[in-house]
Amino acid sequence: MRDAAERWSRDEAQALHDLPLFDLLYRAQTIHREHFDPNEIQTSTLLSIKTGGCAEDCAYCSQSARNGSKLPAAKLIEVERVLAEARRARDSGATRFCMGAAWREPKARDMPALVAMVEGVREMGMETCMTLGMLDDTQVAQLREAGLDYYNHNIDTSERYYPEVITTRTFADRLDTLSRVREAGIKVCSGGILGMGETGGDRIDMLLTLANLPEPPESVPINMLMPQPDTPLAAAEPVDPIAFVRLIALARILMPRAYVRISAGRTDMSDETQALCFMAGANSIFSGDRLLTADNPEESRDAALFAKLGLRVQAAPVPEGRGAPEAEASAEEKVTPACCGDRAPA
Ligand code: SAM
Ligand code: DTB
Ligand code: SF4
Repeated sequence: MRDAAERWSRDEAQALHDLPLFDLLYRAQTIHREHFDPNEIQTSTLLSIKTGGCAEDCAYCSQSARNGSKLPAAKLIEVERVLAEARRARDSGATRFCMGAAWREPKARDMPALVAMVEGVREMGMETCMTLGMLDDTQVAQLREAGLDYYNHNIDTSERYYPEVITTRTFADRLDTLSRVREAGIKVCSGGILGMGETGGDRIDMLLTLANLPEPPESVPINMLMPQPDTPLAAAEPVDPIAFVRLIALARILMPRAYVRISAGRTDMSDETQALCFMAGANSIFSGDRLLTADNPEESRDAALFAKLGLRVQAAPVPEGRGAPEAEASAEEKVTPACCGDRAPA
């Protein structure tokens, strides 16, 4: 048994990564079964609460104003609209609602609306997640006070490759926000993207940075680059599916207790690739046919895949300090979600 305070070395991680595939999958699946029900999947739904016009220059992103992207810049959407979307997501089975904004960082004047969004979504009995860019101590404290469960802030790639992808902020800035979030007691969601021209070593180093944090993230999204028109990475080469599966398995072994999410890029993944990812220890996805600006598989495709594999969608935990989900929903609104609960394999 490995001591939680021990750091993983590059040699150890590389050796695991390079195992024959079935040995690697066996190791990852064994560890997965020690910490999770292998037939259960956590799902989150994403909503873009502020789209486009971002000041950062992330080379992969359709929302950067510096990428020559044609996506128009919108304002932060109203709280009521966010809550209506959240209610819809809850009624179709979502247990975690993630709100994403195309910002370098939020402004002080945005905080009251963000706080109201977190409070409103929690009242519906869902977990909350936000991804808003960099945060200062005051903002972290306000979100914590509102009851925010998770903060998503990806390191995206290795420290070495980071400046090839983003120049308007540093890898250290990213770690700085992650440590503020952790110190405040908000759960950390942090991962990255494969397919931006990085080496295999960069991918392993990215996971090592996360696994060797003083406390590893509770949630690790692994995105497959979705090349966006007009961005510098529009013509990036696709990632080999088996290389993707190896990274998922390595994430599971290095971070045994984390939810490992197959995030962006599932529209281009076969059922077989996704099944291998779940076998390698992935146990979370985004559900709903939209991510932030890009497509995600239709819910019916995911439901069919889960049924084929005999996977169940995890039920929502009751948020700390709250009773039952909001009482105000009408009887008609409280439909049993089609994709939740026990489902026998087809
Ligand atoms: N602006 C905030 C930030 O950068 O932290 C939050 C939103 S940002 C879109 C969230 C994450 O989405 C990025 O860190 C990146 O990992 C992922 N992402 C963005 N565009 C992507 C793409 N085209 N393909 C795959 N992942 C992408
Ligand atoms: C994460 O790692 N992936 C999500 C979420 N965190 C915010 C975002 C994926 C974005 C994909 C491209 C788009 O929708 O614009
Ligand atoms: Fe802005 Fe986030 Fe896109 Fe970077 S990834 S350009 S910070 S929205």
